[in-house]
Amino acid sequence: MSPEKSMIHTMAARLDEARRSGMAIPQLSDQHDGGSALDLASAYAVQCAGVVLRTDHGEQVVGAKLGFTSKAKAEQMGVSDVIIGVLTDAMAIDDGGVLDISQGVHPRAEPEVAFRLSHAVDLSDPHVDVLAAVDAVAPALEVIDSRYRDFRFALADVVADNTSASAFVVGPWTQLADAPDLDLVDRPVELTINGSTAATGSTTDILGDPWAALPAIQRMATRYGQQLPAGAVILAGAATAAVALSPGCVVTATVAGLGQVTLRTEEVPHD
Ligand code: OOG
Ligand code: MG
Repeated sequence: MSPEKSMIHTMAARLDEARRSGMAIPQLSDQHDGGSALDLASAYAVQCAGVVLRTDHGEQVVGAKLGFTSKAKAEQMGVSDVIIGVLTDAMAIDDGGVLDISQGVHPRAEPEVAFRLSHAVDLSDPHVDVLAAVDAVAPALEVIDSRYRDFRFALADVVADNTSASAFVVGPWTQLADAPDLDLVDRPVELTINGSTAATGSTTDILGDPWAALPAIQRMATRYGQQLPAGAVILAGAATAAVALSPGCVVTATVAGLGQVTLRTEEVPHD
């Protein structure tokens, strides 16, 4: 293995260990070899190596997510670029299901819009159009959980950390066959915790129009060699800033016209 490859693998392994142990680590860019900042291409290589660690353990890639598509989120985290991450089956929680919060570092929830792809998309085909593969839209909750101390990071750090992806819940799907030309602009979005409003926003906060997430995903997934398998879930990005979770929360995200999705948090004792 070249020194650079072994460094990338080491970083991916440290992040994976932090994820599995729930113990935060210092930002990678603070202590990258030689003191130079981690560049974006290397950060995506770390993310990819981290996904391989998970698929080597039997997880399957089931989708992709965008991050920092909302100004509120980008400002909350002090970053400016859109980023892409990978969703695996181990991150999926059923609507109304339970997130075991004792597994996390410092999980937060954010309301999102999800798209589903009816078939696998071959990104090596120059004529392919991810948008044309979408067959359904749903309200969604994403649980993000930075593996870095204090939930603080530079852009390359969060990319290496698979864009803080931790878990996701998808609500009822609206089939596009039943709702062709579904307009997703200007729909109020609300996140509640135990019945109280925790954050509000609008779908317009997601790149101006959540549909814009599809060309963005296509561009980023092509650039960074990510897969979009049949049935893939695409998370378009948060419509509000993320809200910290504690045990005993009932969390809902509602997107007007699309419906509601629910997640419960519990602290499950482990030996
Ligand atoms: C990075 C993930 C951002 C979104 O929807 O903007 C993200 C983070 O804030 O930790 O998922
Ligand atoms: Mg998100």
